[in-house]
Amino acid sequence: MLDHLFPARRQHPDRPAVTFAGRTRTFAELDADAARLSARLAAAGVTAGDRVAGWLDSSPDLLVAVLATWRLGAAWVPLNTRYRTAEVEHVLGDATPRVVLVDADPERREVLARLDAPTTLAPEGSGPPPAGAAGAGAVQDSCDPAPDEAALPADALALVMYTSGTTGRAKGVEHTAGSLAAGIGALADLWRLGPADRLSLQLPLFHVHGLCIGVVGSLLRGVHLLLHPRFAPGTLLEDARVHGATVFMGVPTMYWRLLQHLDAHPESAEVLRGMRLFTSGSAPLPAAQHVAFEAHTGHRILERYGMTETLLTLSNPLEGERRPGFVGYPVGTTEIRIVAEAEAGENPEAREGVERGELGVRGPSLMRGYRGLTEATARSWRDGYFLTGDEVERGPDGMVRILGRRSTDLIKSGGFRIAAGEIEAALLEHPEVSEAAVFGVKDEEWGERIVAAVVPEGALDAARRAMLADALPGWVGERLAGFKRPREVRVLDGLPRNALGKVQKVVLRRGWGSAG
Ligand code: MCA
Ligand code: AMP
Repeated sequence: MLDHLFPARRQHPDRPAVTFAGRTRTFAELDADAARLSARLAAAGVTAGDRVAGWLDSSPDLLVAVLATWRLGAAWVPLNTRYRTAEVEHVLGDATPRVVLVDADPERREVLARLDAPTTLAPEGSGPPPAGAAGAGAVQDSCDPAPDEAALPADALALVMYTSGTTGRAKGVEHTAGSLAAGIGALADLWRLGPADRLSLQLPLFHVHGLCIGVVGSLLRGVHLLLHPRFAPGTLLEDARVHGATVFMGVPTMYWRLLQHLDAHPESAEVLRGMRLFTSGSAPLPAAQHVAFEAHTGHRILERYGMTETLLTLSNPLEGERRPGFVGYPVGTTEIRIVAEAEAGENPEAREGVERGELGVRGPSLMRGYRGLTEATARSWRDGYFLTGDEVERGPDGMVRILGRRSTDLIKSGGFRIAAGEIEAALLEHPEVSEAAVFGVKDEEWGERIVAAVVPEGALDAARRAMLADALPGWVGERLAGFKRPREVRVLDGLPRNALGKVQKVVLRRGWGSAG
């Protein structure tokens, strides 16, 4: 598997692979650390075809853990570091990893212990696990030669990444070594990522954006990662000034915060002028941010589009026009199809040569399917194309624009994909809530902000209603990751429903701004 996903260890062994907290490791050193950890994983029983989960903050240890997993021909299952017990329980129950790797975080260790998770090893590739690591005693730290990596075919499972859908629990998206190498490789080539690049990587490493484009892209093409546990505008400025960063990848919320900083300190933008490339994705980048960023730095952000299930399928060109508000053209050999609504009159804005409808995608970067969900997987494809759920428009020049998601039941906030249904279920667990509707409203910083309309159980006076509205965000926060908390809750007498009884979130959303 490493031959598909980590060619840099042979092509550029002595070049810097990752700098973190002042220490730099070469590709050969990463490889050696991974070999050591893989020996420990093998001793814990991990073999080809298994899954290894990781609940780890961003650090080189996480890279080592992923590489050690792949070395054994097993698949990596990342856990969102913001998850709470119920979310972790679902992923572990579904992915059934042989081992969960966790860092020193005491809360995470406690959750895993409570869930009776399988053997838990600290990830430090080069050292023994710290005392107290649950289950670590069962595993011998080994100085033996690392097991030789399994020579696995490109269709071996490499990644199971959990993502929210319009219905049901989070689904495990399965990617093979081949889909990762082909999909990310094509994007890396389009952007000409290579050993001369230094990527300031401040994205979380449990999503495609950070883990696949950022980490896998770098392992494929020998890019030097300047890795950070979290995002801050000052970190990027320092990476540019001190470490010669050439590339930055961000979600629009990060660019929004960066622009706030540059507005307050316009002189600090100077160091960014020397960089080569700024990319944005995971959510729409408002055209005004493109303009403001260009005014500060002289760079036009390169926007691209992707999805956990498809990896990165559309991108503006590296050379040629990067058009604000558009996501460009198919990447590599990706093919797209725009599936128009069957009903006539659906497209009032139709213009000559403009196609509009749901984006369908096919190509080598597509997932192999949703884990254990044969029917849901089959339903996602039509005529050989994976249906993304995104409404798009393509003009006569072939440039694609994302118009938005078709369903109001999936929310994108700060780049995270959030299922309204999961939050509604948490609200309905509250004894004073009888109905709940959760959706996103426009927000400058977050793209979409989560809000909730609830109907109380029985009659409540005004004071009790206000108390309920105040209490519910915290109620959700106790059950789900903090970013899923509604930022505003309104208590209503009833929810608007259509003739079939389905809540009309579009109606609620329309009234949200005006009714205070
Ligand atoms: C944090 N908070 C959020 C979010 N993040 N609320 C809504 N949406 C969010 N995304 C809340 C916290 O719960 C907390 O609220 C408050 O904001 C401050 O938290 P803090 O931890 O300080 O925030 P932060 O660390 O500054 O996080 C903001 C962030 C982060 C850096 C923008 O959300 C982030 O890293 N987003 C990137 C997501 C990403 O990589 N997506 C890629 C998936 P409270 O205190 O009330 O709890 S999409 C993808 O992979 C596809 C393929 C693609 O196209 O790229
Ligand atoms: P996720 O699976 O979390 O990676 O989220 C994928 C979704 O993010 C897509 O289906 C789109 O709705 C959205 N998305 C990603 N990139 C863009 C973009 N550049 N513009 C608009 N939406 C985007």
